[in-house]
Amino acid sequence: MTDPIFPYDIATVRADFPVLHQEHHPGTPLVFLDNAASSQKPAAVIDAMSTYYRQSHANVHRGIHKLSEEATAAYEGARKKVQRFIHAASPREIIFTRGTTESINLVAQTWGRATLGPGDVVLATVMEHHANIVPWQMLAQEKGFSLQYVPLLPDGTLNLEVYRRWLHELPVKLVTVMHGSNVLGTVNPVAHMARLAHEAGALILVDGAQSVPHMPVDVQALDCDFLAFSGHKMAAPTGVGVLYGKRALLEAMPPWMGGGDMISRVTLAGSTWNELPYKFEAGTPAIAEVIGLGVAVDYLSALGMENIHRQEQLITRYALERLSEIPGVTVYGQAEQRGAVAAFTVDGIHAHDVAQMLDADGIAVRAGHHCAMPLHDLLSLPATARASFYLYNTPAEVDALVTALYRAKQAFA
Ligand code: C6P
Repeated sequence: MTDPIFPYDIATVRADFPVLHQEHHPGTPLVFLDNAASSQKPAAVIDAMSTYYRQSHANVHRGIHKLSEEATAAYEGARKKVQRFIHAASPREIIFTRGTTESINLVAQTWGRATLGPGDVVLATVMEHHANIVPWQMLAQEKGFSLQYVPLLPDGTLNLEVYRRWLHELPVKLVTVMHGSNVLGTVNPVAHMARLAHEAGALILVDGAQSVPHMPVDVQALDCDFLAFSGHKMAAPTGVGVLYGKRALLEAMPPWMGGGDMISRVTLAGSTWNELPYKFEAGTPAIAEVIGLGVAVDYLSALGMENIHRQEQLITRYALERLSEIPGVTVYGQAEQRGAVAAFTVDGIHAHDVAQMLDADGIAVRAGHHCAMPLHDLLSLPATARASFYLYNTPAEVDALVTALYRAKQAFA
């Protein structure tokens, strides 16, 4: 890459991520390009979780003793960090879940179950991850509403004409759409889509799994009703994610899981619900993971989400350029606004073989349908290989990918 103007020093950032400094195989450094599946963690996050377990572990919201108070303060402190990170109006709008999948299921099982019925339409898109299709299919089967999918244009962007028309013609109650595609890279214009949805009297849920880790996301500017995302894709631990919801909606929604912490009063005859956000956080939560998420948010904020986004745009553009030079390699998705993923095929080599060959050269990519089977069906592809980038990837790693792909082609020639 010629004269890159990176917004921060990548070597300094890489030093923060212990896992990056190992040999994948003896003599072969690790090139980690599977970040859309899950990102690596900085030492600050790992250390914060370790320190919590060594010094402050106790259950939250329950004890009067010092350790429980410390744990509760750290847990609720993380909620405020997440609130500021996505510019929510109140920490009560931040519900901790296990991840994007659980956040979407929560909306389906509470708002959806209480609201949707025969004659209603939920609008998704054909590029959605299974996490934003299957929960709605399951509920549609039970409740009898219709699930429709906005089609794509050839460049891998949504057909917004059809979207606009369907919003006018169909009784749409909810639009549920990914912000960033984990396959095509397309960044959908969700603020625009939210405005159109609201004009048509529908709500909008944004799947932020592939956007919140990579770019500034402001829920008030987007005016989305719900936003779902996962900690593990944004330098935080697995097992924790977030559902943001507008307060009035969350207040009106019934709870989903019942148990400790989500109640106000329980008698043998019945129960009443706790206030937000606890109404949706039944049982002992993932305390250490939530604390880790708070530290990850600090880490990303210190680098600056604008800077991270710019850095990733530079790396992705470089990767797309270099991949397009390789004969027989096809990259999917040509949206102008795109995130840090490049899903591709190599003529004559199955995607799994591509991934295996790359692994032998120390390069970790994902191969398969990436939990987007309907999109792969549409593209008539059984599988793609996918390189996905994060804030610590370098041009040299893109070069290593390209060199390894040439080697794989030679091996299969
Ligand atoms: N995509 C990928 O390799 P969970 O598993 O709940 O943290 O996230 C689910 C999810 C939802 N929406 C989008 C857009 C996603 O990309 C993902 C996770 C990973 O592409 C694992 S399948």
